[in-house]
Amino acid sequence: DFVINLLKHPTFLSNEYTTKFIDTTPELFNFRKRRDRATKILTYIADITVNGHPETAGRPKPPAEARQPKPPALRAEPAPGTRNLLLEKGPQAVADWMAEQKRVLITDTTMRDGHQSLLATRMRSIDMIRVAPAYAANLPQLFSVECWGGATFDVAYRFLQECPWQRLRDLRAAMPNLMTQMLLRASNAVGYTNYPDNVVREFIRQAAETGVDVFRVFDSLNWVENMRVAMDAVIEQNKVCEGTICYTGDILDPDRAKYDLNYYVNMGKQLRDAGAHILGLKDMAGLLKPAAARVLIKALKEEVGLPIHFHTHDTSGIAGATILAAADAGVDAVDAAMDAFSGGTSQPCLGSIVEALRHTERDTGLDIGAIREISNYWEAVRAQYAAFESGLQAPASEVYLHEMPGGQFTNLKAQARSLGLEERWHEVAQAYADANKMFGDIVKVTPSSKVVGDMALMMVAQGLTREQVEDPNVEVAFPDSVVDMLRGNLGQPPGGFPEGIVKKVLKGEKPMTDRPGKHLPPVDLEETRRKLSEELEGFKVDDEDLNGYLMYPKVFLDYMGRHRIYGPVRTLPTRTFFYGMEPGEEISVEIDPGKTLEIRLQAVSDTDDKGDVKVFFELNGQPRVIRVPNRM
Ligand code: BTN
Ligand code: 3PY
Ligand code: ZN
Repeated sequence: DFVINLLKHPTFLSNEYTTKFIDTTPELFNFRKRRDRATKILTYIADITVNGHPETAGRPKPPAEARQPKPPALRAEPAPGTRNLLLEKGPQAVADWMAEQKRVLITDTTMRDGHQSLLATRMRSIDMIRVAPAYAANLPQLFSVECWGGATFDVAYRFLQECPWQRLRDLRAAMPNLMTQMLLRASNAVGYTNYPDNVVREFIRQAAETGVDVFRVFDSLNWVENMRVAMDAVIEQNKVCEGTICYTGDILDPDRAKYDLNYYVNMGKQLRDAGAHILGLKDMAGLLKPAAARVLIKALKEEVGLPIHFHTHDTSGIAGATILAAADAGVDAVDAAMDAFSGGTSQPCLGSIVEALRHTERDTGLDIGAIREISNYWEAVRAQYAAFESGLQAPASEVYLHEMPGGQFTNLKAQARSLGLEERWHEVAQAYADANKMFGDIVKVTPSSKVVGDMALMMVAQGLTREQVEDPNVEVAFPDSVVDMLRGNLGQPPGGFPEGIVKKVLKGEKPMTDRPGKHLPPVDLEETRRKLSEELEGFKVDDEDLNGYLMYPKVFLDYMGRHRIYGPVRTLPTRTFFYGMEPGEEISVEIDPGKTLEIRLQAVSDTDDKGDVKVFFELNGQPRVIRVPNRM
């Protein structure tokens, strides 16, 4: 293959074959490229088999008899869906069509918020891509499939050793008739602090190009001023801009007057005027109660006039009732997770919402048989991720005290565990509520939720009360994220941050109250690409890689370093990825479309006197031995 590629290469054909050619096209001179990739994957399997995966060490294991997830059969060719409408008529036509529907439209969140909220965002692409064709063929009436953004971007590179862009590309291709949807943290993009405007714009351009159709854009302090750059960029890409309100407090509670009905209606109008095609209502903690939903949805419908897309979490156990109340009040679309990935800190149960609305005016039109088949697949997938289950056993009305987002809950619990505070979880919950009040009662959603969480953990760990933290005479070393937020780097909450705490945290330094992006100089994209390529020894940095690096420079470089050693491990079955193989076990790994490796693990040797273990494989019938250090 190498020789043929070389002979056909245009530079070779034009007789410019010099040593320079070797330097500028190293990929062609990688003689054993294919074999190398197989060797890399075998090295990964051998290492995990011998040493285990650090992320699953000491955690519950999937049951030995857990069945392999098997995607459902395709019932038909994919019928035209919302994506066809978007491609043919544009985003405004999608919004108009939405408003005309009698039925409640449904977004499936399983591939994004579902696993972010239940499994610490650890679901791997292969488990999504295998079922995506069944969504396209069997559920073409879905409004959209939320499958990208939020924490999934960072976790893909950081923990799953895979490229988030490739996930998006593959899902896009497998669901040509359905709109894909992402969660975008406005100026924070998919990160934890504001980026320069041109970085935000470039990220959105690339996300639209690689395959996002609906952008749910929110700001973690509900500051519309700080959402405009992102919203404008989505609109410029001719994609659906879902300008989003984050819901906190309780509009029916006179003691939470800061976030009353008027506040939300006003914000809805600002988002409409900023160009949103759809109004998102994001109840990230699941605080909107049924009676309040009736009032809020009705008012937003009447006074804003945009179609409304409602998102909530079932942490309290009452989200299903809120969805039905929202449906009564005229909501246009709602989010739900496939049954096996629903409930608790995730979205309410998709199949049950479909059943509850059947034979009513607002019947969703989705096929419950198709939903059950897809959910059965997800049930088998979830079993593979036992290591990442939170162990939350029951609904928790405590959410109305702490107001933690569903996507943060399990993560903060894990952080508490790592600090030895797991037994004191209810104190963490109380401290979270206290920290929120101390910051002036703010919206808590990534990244502001992380700031409140960091503060709460510190208060419990150090035994500090709110009074002590606020007392100018008590010395407190605040977490970096708190300093960053009070400096104004996440933007401004309604009414600003309380003066006292700002003064104490910043020790008199003056905070910025402008939009942070106004002061962040633009990044020179081509210069960054050039330097990155140099750092990666001539690796050709494409636009997706560049955007990954701009979001998370260190995470991206670490990912690239591991990619060099282990190759395309995203193609491994999930069980193999986290637990390696057993002697006698055989797997098929499709490393490229139509290029499959048949891998059999024959035996594992004892550890030799150098501390190494030999792992004996058969690769496509040929014996291969890989030696790895035993680090256990
Ligand atoms: C939130 O803070 O509101 C959402 C939390 C999402 C956390 C994900 S989980 C793994 C990754 N690592 C982090 O530190 N955060 C993200
Ligand atoms: C995220 O930004 O990741 C969220 O899920 C916020 O709810
Ligand atoms: Zn959510």
